[in-house]
Amino acid sequence: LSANNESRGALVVFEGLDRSGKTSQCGRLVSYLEGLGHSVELWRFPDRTTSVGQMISAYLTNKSQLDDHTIHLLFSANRWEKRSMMETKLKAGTTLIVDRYSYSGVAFSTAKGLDFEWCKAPEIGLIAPDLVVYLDITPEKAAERGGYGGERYEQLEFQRKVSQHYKLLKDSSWKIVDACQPLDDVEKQVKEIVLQHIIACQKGKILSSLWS
Ligand code: FDM
Repeated sequence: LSANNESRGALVVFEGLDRSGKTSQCGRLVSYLEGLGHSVELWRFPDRTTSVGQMISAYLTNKSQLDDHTIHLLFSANRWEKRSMMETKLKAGTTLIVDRYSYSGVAFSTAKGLDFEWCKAPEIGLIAPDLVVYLDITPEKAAERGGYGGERYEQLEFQRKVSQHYKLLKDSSWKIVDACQPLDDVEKQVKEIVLQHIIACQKGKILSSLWS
């Protein structure tokens, strides 16, 4: 597949519980796509490098306390501050592989008890992913994988709630991949699904907005 200036890149988002394998799969996928000669970048949310991202990072590492609504809006603002760059890159033909996006935003905040529609509202108008790869694993299996780290949210009971709330967000852009399989099998499935979507975007699939 050769890069074509006329065609746009694909917005591919990875979602799933902590320790579902998102970060390793994103890394493997990006290397694979680069090897095929695609223009591709790896992004992640929260993007802790911006000033908003630093506030989020302090919250996640328990160095600061914030009201649940406030941190929700900061996560959203962190996506908004990258929105125009995201659009520019996609239109210039670069595929973006993104580790977490608005679905994490809504699933984690609703798991704390915030209203579903209220949580979705600030995401309206962000770029809709062409594909959401959901790495499906039970919270118990995820916890067995070397356990959770020390950040806020990395607790079994909370991950159970997140898992239930993720399921409410599933739409036609989602592909569920069984993340309990060996890593190589997950990788193989992910590559196939993603390549199909990259081709669809090159052929002119329209870029749309959340949540439609
Ligand atoms: N998280 C992530 C949210 O609560 N809302 C969001 O919008 C995003 C993008 O932040 F526990 C949570 C999910 C996770 C934590 O994510 C940090 P990483 O992938 O471990 O950096």
